[in-house]
Amino acid sequence: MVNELADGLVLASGYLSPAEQADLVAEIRQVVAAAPLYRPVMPRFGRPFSVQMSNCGPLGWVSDKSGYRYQATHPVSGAPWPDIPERVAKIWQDLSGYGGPAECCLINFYDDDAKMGLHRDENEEVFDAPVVSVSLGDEALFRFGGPERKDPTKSFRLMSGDVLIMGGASRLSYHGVDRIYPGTSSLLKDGGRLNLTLRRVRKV
Ligand code: MD3
Ligand code: FE
Repeated sequence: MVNELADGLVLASGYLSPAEQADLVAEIRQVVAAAPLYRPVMPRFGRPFSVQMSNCGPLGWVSDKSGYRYQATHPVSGAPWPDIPERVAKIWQDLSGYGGPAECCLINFYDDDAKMGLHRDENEEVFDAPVVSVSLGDEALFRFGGPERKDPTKSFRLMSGDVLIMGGASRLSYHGVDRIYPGTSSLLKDGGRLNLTLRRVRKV
C-alpha cells in the first residue's frame, strides 16, 4: 500500500515480503562482516551516537569530532566500503525515479534503547534526488516535521518491510526516530532495527 504522508513523503507499507526481508538481512550481514558497525560520535563534543552505523557504496556518511561528511573508506578499518548489494540497488532504481544510482547506503542499527534526534539530511552536494529508506526488524516511531526545526511534527510507525521515500518538498525536512518498540519483529534473531538509507551525494 502506498500512502503520501506529507508533501513529497511517500510510505510504501509492506513493500518487501517477509522472504525478501530475510534475503536482504542476510546480505546486510555480509556487508557488516566486511565493514563492521561502529558507533560514531557527534561533532565538537564527541558524544557517542546511540545508533551504530556502517555503509556500503562508493561513499559512506560518517560523523566524528571534526564534523559530518561523506568518505570512501571505513573510519575504523580504513578499507573501502563494500558494494551496495544488487537487491538494494534495485529498490533505489524502482522507487527513486532518479536518473543515476544511489552512491551511499547508510546502515543504521538501533538496539532497544537507540534513537535519532531531529535533523535534516543536508550533507549531500545535490538535493534533486529523493532519500529512500528501508526499515527492517523492530518497529520504530518516526517523527517528521518541516524545513524549520520549529515546524510542527507528526509521528508515524515504521514497520519491517516498509520503504519510505522523501522527495520534493520533504527532502530537506526535519525528521528523527523517537523510539524502537522491542519485540515487535522476529526478523533479526537478536532483535533491534536495521534501517538502510539510500542517497545520491554528487551530481550525475
Ligand atoms: C525525511 N534515518 O539515516 S529513515 C538518516 O530510521 C535517518 O534510521 C532514520 O534519518 C532511520 O538520516 C529515518 C527515514 C528518513 C530518512 C531521510 C529523510 C526520512 C527522511 C530525509 C528527508 C526527510
Ligand atoms: Fe535523516
